[in-house]
Amino acid sequence: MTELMLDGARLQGEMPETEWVGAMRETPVDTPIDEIRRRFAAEAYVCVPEFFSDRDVSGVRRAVFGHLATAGEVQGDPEKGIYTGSSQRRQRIDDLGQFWREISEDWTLRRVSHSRALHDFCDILLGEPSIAHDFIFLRVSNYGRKTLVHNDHGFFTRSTDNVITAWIAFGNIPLQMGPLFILENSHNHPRVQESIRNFDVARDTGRKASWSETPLEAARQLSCRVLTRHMRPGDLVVFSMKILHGSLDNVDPNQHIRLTCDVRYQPRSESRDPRYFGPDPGGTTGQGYGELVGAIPLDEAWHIR
Ligand SMILES: O=C(O)CCC(=O)C(=O)O
Repeated sequence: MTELMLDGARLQGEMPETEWVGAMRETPVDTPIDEIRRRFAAEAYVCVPEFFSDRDVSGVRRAVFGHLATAGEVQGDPEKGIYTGSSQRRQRIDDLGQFWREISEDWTLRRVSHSRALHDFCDILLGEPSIAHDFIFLRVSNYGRKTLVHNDHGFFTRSTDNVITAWIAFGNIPLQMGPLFILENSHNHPRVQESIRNFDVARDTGRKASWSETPLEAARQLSCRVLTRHMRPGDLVVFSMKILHGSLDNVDPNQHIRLTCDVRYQPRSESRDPRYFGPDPGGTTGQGYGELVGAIPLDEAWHIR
């Protein structure tokens, strides 16, 4: 047992081993700016508890789960986000990509993902005025879902290397519901550095960004602990393009859906990848919001990139 309450948690079906799992370090929002920058430079992530308010989070939950209720995927009070165990999305929604686009562009979500507060925080990390990508990755992870080990370099660095990911928890995410993990110091590992060299997910279609190793296998091979935490509503984690990350499995027996969003920020002054900017961004593969796992009905398998 650790402070992380590992009981019942799973990493790609495996029970977390205390030796290889630790808690993310918290960086409270009132930490001095120099210290925030120092931690980000050294550790390639900062985790800021309760960066966003409960009111902001509730608004997003009501909006997103309200849409999923119309697709027969959420039962009872939508804000609770409880999966029905089936989906009517294909039967009830004509265009799944357009459905996901409308949800991803919802005002209650955008005023958080593109808030002044998050811009200001990313300005600190980037050391200059930032701009958010317009294309965002909203994720609804029901029972059994998980994100495999990967880093974001091959997705977002075509125009500039200077991109960071902001990950936001829209709800309570105990370990059993599959919160984000990062592999401690993995950004410095020669194998990780080698794996990103000349790799572009959309161009190198014969290769996947996702590693074939489970998180615990990767941890042992690289000697990097899996760092995670029981995420609370409004928690923010910002991390670099190189650091390996993924999620624990959602194995919540009560069918609570994990709701999160990840959005990229970069310096406003640097070149912008047109796939992720503009009123109708094409996304990584050019198919727009329809290419995201969020656009897949909750009773169907996710693709692997
Ligand atoms: O939220 C997750 O499950 C994974 C997030 C992720 O891969 C990312 O933000 O790049």
